[in-house]
Amino acid sequence: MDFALTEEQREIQALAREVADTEIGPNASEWDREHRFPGEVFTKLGELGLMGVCVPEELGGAGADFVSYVLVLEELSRADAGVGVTVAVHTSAATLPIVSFGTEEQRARFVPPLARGEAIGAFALTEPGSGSDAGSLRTTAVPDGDGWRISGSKQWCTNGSHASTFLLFARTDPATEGARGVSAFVLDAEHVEVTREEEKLGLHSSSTADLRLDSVRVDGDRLLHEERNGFAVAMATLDGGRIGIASQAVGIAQAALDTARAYALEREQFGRKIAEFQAIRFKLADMATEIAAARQLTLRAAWLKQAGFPHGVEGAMAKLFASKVAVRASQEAIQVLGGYGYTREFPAERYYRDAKITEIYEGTSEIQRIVIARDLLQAASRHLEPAAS
Ligand code: COS
Repeated sequence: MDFALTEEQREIQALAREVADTEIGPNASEWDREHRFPGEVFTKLGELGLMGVCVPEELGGAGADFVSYVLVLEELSRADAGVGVTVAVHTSAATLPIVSFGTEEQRARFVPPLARGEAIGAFALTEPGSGSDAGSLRTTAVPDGDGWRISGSKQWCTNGSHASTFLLFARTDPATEGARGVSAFVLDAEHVEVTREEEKLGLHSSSTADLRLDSVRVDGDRLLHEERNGFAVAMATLDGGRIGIASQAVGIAQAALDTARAYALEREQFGRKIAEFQAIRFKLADMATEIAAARQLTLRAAWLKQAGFPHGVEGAMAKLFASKVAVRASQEAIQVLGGYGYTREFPAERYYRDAKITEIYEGTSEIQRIVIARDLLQAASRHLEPAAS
């Protein structure tokens, strides 16, 4: 067992930390207040190789591993969780599925601009009537000559208003209910109409949009993977994506701890720094312990994915736990800061608003428990023994 990061992983982490501390963190409160999507940041991240960290070099990426990628997501999310989710969805939910399931032609055509940050990717699965029950989606793709006509609505699409490439799921077999009749498509911005930009509790520097497709004609080469096997593409994509969201949650929690720690070392009451009070010390100790545990679960899931082992359950565990830690740590940070924590003068309230979504998107905490429990209760559950042993 080796808990040490490789030299390459440390270098990429340091690069992400530097850009997070200099170009993202100092602006995060303003972007949050102004609900501004900082497009220039993604161009810069692209130039640094951080929009395609774990994409092979021959496809325009940095060619690093999945562990490096989640380390980057933690650093970006520590500075601004909206930037974190933009990069997470762009990479895990749009670029990597094309790398994994695309034909040579699709990979060569769509991946390099995404990996270089010249294009932003989005993932369009959820619909107004289909959230946790993803297999019930109603967007349809009807054969039309050698292509398809796609009609339907998508909801809560991260990056929706800024993306050039969409991984979109539609039912190609109307006779088959549920997951089996679904196929995956790679679409361009011109194929989708953005009908609404969502107003959210947090993540104000990220875009969340509703989309409509009204009998949009696409060529046959837009089908990703096999017809009627799109649900497996979606689930495999989310297996990896959830590790990224776990990392985002760890970044938010770390930011909350950093803020609480700095305040506790400054603020004086009853003639002493509040960091000298046991009530505050215990809070900081619990936050640090939970964050360390969440980070280890996340890195282990990332390592399993990189090594080619099953990682769906481990990713679900990481997301379930890390998202809870992020919510708890950001609540505790507000408590440590007291009245100041409830104001916009300090970032603790932003962490609290940003943290909550990590318990919801890319599968709610209840869905993560379903994934974990289903596996646990199978006769041959791997989880009776440590995975990958
Ligand atoms: N990887 C690959 N294939 C998978 C898979 C995975 N992790 N999980 C399921 N599949 C396959 C199954 O093998 C099955 O294929 P067959 O019919 O060929 O056997 C098919 O997908 C359907 O699987 P299942 O019966 O488990 O589907 P359910 O409808 O019961 O859904 C859950 C399972 C609830 C886990 C799924 O709908 C889910 O993850 N929902 C949450 C969606 C989500 O996270 N949305 C957020 C979007 S991002 S904001």
